Amino acid sequence: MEQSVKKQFEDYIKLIEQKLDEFLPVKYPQEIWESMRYSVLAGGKRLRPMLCLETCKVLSGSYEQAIPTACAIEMLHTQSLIHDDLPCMDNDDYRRGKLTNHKKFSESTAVLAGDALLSFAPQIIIQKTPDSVSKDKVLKVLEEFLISAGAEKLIAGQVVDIDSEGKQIDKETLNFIHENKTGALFKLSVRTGAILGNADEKTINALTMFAEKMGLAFQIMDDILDVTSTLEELGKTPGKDAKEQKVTYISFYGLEESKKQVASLCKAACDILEENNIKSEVLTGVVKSISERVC
Ligand code: GRG
Repeated sequence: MEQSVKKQFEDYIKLIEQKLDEFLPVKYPQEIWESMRYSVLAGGKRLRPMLCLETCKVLSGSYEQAIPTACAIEMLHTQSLIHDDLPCMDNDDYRRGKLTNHKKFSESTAVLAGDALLSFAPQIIIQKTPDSVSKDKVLKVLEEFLISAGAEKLIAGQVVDIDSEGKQIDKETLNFIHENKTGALFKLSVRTGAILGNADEKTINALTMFAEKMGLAFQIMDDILDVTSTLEELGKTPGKDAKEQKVTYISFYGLEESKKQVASLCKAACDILEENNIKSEVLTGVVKSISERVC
């Protein structure tokens, strides 16, 4: 990655971490807030909030209006990870290079920390979005957020994923799982960034397609890394897909073809930006970071 893009990534990550820290106080009862903060502030690539901020900036010249939404999306993403790691779901001991929430605290605290993040995140959008953003827009952003978090998107993907364990599912079902589990939050990030950046319908649609390609590339790479990477590199347990008899892109296409698909989806994502005259080193940098991803 070019030095100038790397610097922009670092600046965004610093801002996102600072704002997440500021938006998530420790209140009474302390343990639940500590546990929410533990997972939210545990690092992570911060791709989704970065996409939201950069999309807003590219379209309107400023990202300030999108900071609360970007942080809320990262809280929602973290909630999905806390719950996904629970013994009743994917049952993992490590996440972001640290013990998972239920291992560090307790199972009941982890369930409640996820629930609490899910309801705290939209509060942040409502309370912290600057008054310069119209209430209509805040409402639109909230609608996008709540649809993505619920039974039409994230939870739909998770339910079909759990139901598919140990079964020979077809490609359509595999795509359904990942469009909803993974793709939905990438789409949410660019769509809300675009709404806050005053984009027209054509640009929102183009960015949605961009996120669709990027999200699929991200998931295929995730499947590849599950096979090729280590706990130290990944920050979570590798080899889980095979252990849980999950159908993945690798089991359908093999490793080499899957890598080709990542490259082709990343190119398609960048082409969409170019065709729509959306010029952003950061957006293309995120796509590049997915194709070169090691964690
Ligand atoms: C809403 C009750 C409820 C549960 C949600 C949807 C869901 C359960 C879990 C899905 C979580 C999951 C593991 C999705 C797959 C997407 C994925 C590979 C996420 C990891 O994203 P990274 O690599 O993580 O960007 P970091 O740690 O870098 O932020």
